[in-house]
Amino acid sequence: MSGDTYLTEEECFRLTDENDYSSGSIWYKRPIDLNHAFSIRLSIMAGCLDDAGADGMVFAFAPRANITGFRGEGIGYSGLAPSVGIEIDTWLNEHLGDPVEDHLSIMLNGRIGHWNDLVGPVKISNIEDCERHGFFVNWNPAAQRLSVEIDGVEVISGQFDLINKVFGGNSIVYWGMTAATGRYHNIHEVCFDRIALRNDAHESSDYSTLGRQ
Ligand SMILES: [Ca+2]
Ligand SMILES: [Ca+2]
Repeated sequence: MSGDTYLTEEECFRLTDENDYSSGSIWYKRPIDLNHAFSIRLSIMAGCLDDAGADGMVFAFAPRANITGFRGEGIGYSGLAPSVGIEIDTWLNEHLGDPVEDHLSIMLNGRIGHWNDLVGPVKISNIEDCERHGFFVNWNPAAQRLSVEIDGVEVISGQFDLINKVFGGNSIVYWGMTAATGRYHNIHEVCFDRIALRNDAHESSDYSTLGRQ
């Protein structure tokens, strides 16, 4: 845990409360190998304030755990490099190219201006609805394809050689979720539900519960 993060219940963490200029992150203690296929399955709650809620959350892969980037429009992700970030942005920052709507983007190396996106921004319906939403991050190394599902629907995907072009040939990375507030705020929470590791060669699945690893 980093920043303002604290445990709320088993496997669930609050990254920010409804306080201005807050930030936090939570990183899973064991790294994951990008040479293997996997599906990281989380539940997220991106706050209860729509018009006046900010700033959002970012799922990130990084070579180190327990770090949080810049708060406010940085969403706790800006400045983390090297990294891959999946941004869930709930606040319009015109100078970053944000659309008015809540949106997702796949970002690289902590650079949050949308002109640097690998893919995005993709507009989504309001996610600051006080509800938990399924948030799945899927990686297929054979196709070098990263995809994201919200509530069972694929919202964004990108193809890129993450191991070589982002992490300098290092396939072992940590993953976590960051969040931040600025002049406006929201509650941001994440629950670690499950990680599914897949053996491509045999098309079999090995499921194990995160908390019991
Ligand atoms: Ca924003
Ligand atoms: Ca919204």
